[in-house]
Amino acid sequence: MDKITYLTLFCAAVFATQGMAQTSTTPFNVLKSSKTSVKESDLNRKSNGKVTADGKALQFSGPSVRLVVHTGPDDDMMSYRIHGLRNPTLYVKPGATMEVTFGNTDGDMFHNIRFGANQPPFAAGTTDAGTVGSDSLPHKTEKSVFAQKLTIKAPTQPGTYSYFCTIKGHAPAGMYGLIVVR
Ligand SMILES: [Cu+2]
Repeated sequence: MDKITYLTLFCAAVFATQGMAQTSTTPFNVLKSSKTSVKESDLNRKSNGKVTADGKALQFSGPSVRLVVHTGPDDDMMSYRIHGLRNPTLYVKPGATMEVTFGNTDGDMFHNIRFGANQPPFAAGTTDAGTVGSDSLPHKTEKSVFAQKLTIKAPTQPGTYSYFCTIKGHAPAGMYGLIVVR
């Protein structure tokens, strides 16, 4: 084998291993992602889940989950709103396809939404490791609300997962909710 062939094969092997490592360490997987900007009113659209009797969770009974998420109102910025609920628990089916629209309606802070196997309590230094989700989006301006649309495949393994913000200190301050795959 000449040097170039060897190097090509070596690089291909390294890339292949990295690809495998990524899919095996993130329970959620991103199928599609694009950035956009939306009107604030677009983020009040409903999700296709049913609110549970206690008003704290959304139940998705089918294979398609539509989630519209934005950051909390001014007096409760370290939280998410989905379907008008604060940090609701999401009950989803194993392997469900989740169409997520996330918009940052905060007036002065960056936020993101990440999906992973992490469990509360969250440490101040919770990172993106093992998660997928949006980038950190800038705060809104007078003209637009920065948003990201993601298509995410839920874990096939039943269990408790979460969604949260990985900007330093945000998840410990309350910016998270649970996702129960069952
Ligand atoms: Cu945040």
